[in-house]
Amino acid sequence: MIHNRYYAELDKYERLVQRKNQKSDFYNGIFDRYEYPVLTREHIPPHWKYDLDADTNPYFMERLGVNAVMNSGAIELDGKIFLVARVEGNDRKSFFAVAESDEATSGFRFWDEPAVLPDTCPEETNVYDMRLTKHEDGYIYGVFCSESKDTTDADLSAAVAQAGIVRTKDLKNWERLANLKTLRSPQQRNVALHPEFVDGKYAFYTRPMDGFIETGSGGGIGFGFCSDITHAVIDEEKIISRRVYHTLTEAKNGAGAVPIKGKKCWIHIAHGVRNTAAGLRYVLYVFGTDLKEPSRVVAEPSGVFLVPLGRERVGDVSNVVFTNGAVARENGDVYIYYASSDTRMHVASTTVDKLEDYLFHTPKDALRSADCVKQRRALIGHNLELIKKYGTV
Ligand code: M1P
Repeated sequence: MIHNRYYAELDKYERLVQRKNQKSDFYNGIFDRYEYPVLTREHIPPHWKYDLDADTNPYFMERLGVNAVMNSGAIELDGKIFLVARVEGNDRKSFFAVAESDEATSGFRFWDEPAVLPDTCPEETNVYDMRLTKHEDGYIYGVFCSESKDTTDADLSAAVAQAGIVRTKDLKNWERLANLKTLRSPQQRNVALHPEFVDGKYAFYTRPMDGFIETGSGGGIGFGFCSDITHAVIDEEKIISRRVYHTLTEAKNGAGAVPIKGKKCWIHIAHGVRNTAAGLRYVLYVFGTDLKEPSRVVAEPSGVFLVPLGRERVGDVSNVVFTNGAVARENGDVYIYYASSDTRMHVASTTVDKLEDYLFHTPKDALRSADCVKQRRALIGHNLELIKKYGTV
């Protein structure tokens, strides 16, 4: 018999999943934020956590709890939005699960069961952060971090990060391909597959790293080609967006969402990391690359795009926002799915036109205080003229 308490938990869950979201009063003219997260650990269906059987679970305890729902790949298929979320169990291991909604900002509901990827890497301990690419070859690719213990290092925490690759046509049946090999970089995280062939080849954005945590000599976001996606090997990675001293990318610079094809450029919503006395701070920033030559940066607005605010600032890894999925709709609307503090998922909305205006009309980083204040005084000076001429009301 099913334990009575199940129905109360189910009712709470249903009310949460059916709750409508609304724009918050945040304003910057660039994107809108929303009142509620779109996925949290409370969005996990009760039957994933509890043994419902009153005989074997008389206290109706969670048997397999979920700690967090974060870093989700995103895709639109037949007008619906699908998020492939990173679900982290109470045991610290992550797995992927598909949540679906008819709307972009609320109503996300996990499918009945988590996704099952072919278990082809016995040494793999953890998988996370899948980026979904609707490729012009007809497949949907998922590129994710495949983490294994580094058995060559005596340090218990030593690990190796590689890019795992799967492909599917329906998000249900997944084919696992060989992990990406980058011949000149020992470790990789935050790898994304470009949606189109470039010079007849598959093209990847990479993030070379010397170690599991530190990027070391890895200079930023790389770009490389491979001919055979089933055994993807990248010989050379060209760094297209560098880490830069005293900017938001000083410590790490990695791809975020798979780039969006705009009217003027490929729009990249990436993440930058800097070190602080309180630990690493992760923020989102945006850059644009040439439509025909996606490794050539054509727009680099200065500074942060989206930062953790308010309750987003606190979680398992505080002061973090991270994206690995965005959806651009046919009508030009863009939804950016981002996690806060490695704990929950949010959405921000904007449009391709707004992003391109932001990309091409935000000043570039002047890199020095003296020059940055000149930029700001030019803006203020122009505005004071306008205010003098037209008044404040
Ligand atoms: O904890 C913040 C993020 O740290 C890693 O990102 P990066 O490789 O850029 O440091 C990832 O583990 C990511 O999942 C996590 O959100």
